[in-house]
Amino acid sequence: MRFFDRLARGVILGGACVGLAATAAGAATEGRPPNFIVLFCDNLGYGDVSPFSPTVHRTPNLERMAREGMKLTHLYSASGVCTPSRAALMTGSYPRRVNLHKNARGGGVLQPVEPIGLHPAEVTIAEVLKARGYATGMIGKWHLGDQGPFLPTRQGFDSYIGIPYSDDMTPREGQVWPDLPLMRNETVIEAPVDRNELTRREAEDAIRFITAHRDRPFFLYLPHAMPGSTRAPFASAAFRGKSRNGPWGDAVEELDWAAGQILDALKRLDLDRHTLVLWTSDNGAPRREPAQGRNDPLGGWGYTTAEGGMRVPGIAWWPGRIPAGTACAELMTLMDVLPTFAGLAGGALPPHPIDGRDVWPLLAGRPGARTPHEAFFYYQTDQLQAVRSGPWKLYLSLPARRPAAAKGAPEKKAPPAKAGGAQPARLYDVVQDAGETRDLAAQQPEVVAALMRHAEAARTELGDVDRPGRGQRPAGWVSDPQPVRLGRTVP
Ligand SMILES: [Ca+2]
Repeated sequence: MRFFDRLARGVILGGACVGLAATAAGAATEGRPPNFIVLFCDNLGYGDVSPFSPTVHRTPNLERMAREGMKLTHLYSASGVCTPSRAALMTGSYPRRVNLHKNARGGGVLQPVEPIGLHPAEVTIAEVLKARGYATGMIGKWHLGDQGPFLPTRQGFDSYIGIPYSDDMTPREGQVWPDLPLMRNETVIEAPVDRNELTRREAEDAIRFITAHRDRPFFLYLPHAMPGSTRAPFASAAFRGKSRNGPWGDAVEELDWAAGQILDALKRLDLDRHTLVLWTSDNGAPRREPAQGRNDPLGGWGYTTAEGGMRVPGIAWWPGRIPAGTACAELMTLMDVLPTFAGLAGGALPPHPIDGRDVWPLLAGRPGARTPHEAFFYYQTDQLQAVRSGPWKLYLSLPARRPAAAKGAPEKKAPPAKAGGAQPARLYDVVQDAGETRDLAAQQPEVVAALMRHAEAARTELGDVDRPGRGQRPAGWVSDPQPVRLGRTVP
């Protein structure tokens, strides 16, 4: 397609992955497939950490990680909110494909005691790697269903310790939500868990897991609970009140510490050259009144389809294999993690269609490597709102937009179309204009038309507000969901 060749060339000029190709393929792992660690923050914005944007937050460990690895500057979550973002990461599929783009009442994320969750038939990264002989551990916030059939231990993780959903989902009037549970595998071991200690304990549990499995390939998924969705995020005593940006800054600085502890442990155990670590976030910073985290230079906020909602900071680290001190501006998504890890591990892809692609050529810094994605789709719950191809992002013309999908908030219906008109289409070059300030729709009608064709293809496959997609698979369902309470082992 000639038109997209031109788009692709535009990306090359705009800055492809910079750096030397990794050398000595295979030598670093001595015939053993690599370990994988995913450090996944909650609601931490692109502008919250110094490798990506000037900030008052002190993040020296992430600076070091970026110096030793590759910054991913066009890495996308498949959603602006938690549950769909995590569903996409775990399955390599758009949230609509696995039907976790909304909760049972149409809201943005799963809540405690939800009847739905990630379908047991879905194949997670953990299942792909477990089948290759990996030890698989998860530490942290799951948020893909709190009922027995949906837990990490039923989705390929040998061990799990963490909270089953967001740390702001505490008992409240009119709900049967239990005290915030800390689970070990399928049993609640503490409730309410002390949220101040979550990040510290996650780091310590991670180091225990890494140490225990140092002699075999392992996959550790560590979705931190912080900074999360509360008005005042939590941090342990060593960090509380120490940053220049209140509780948000304290939480971010402790997350930086946690990353440093884990990288240090890998070096101490002589595992650094055997381990690919991805550090990233599930979506952009959402809070604006008052503002907490930041997404600049990206426009907009978390919980939306703006760049600031869905483009996330990412650092890929694997000494000797991922070129140090480099950056990649090619489009990647969190859905690519599953096929990329599967490829490196020699694992089999799921038997059903997925949307992620193997981006190892980009991470390895291979000259001329380009994004495998001809288009990327921005959904807000059930609604396709925007599409990107090459440097271009088109906000579709819609009668009305689904509003920001705040977690834990009462669900709102989409507002009716405003009298006098639809939301007009807008087109941005998000390579040159990450703030989404210069609408070029009028000047680029052929680009608009091409992106609309991509959008139509996505609607057919994944669906939209007015139609199911032919490629959708069901979410999991239980008929009688129960609160996850202290001392209780889920059925
Ligand atoms: Ca989130």
